[in-house]
Amino acid sequence: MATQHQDNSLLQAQRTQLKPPPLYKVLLLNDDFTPMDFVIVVLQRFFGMDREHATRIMLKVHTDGRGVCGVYPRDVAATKVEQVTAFARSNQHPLACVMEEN
Ligand code: NFA
Repeated sequence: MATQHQDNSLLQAQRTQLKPPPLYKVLLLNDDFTPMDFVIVVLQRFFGMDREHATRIMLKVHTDGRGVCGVYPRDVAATKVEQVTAFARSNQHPLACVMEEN
């Protein structure tokens, strides 16, 4: 039960359920054209993975059709999607990177 105050109001933080901000998964989607080595570079450069981890995630995307690269607050996730997409297009690859609410 929230505390009653002198003026009979409730503190905002007690009236309102303060929820943590939603997190978003950033995913890569498989395609038939992007080279495996390019996907590994993307995972290293934009998601801070070492080469072994990047190789495992790339193979998961290749096999399953999609895979999670990381989980971030909304703006960070959106920036990753933009940066990966720009990097892929600037190298003439169709690699798709998307975000989904967790
Ligand atoms: N399927 C791609 C290939 O065989 C590799 C790939 C993996 C592409 C992960 C996109 C994402 N060259």
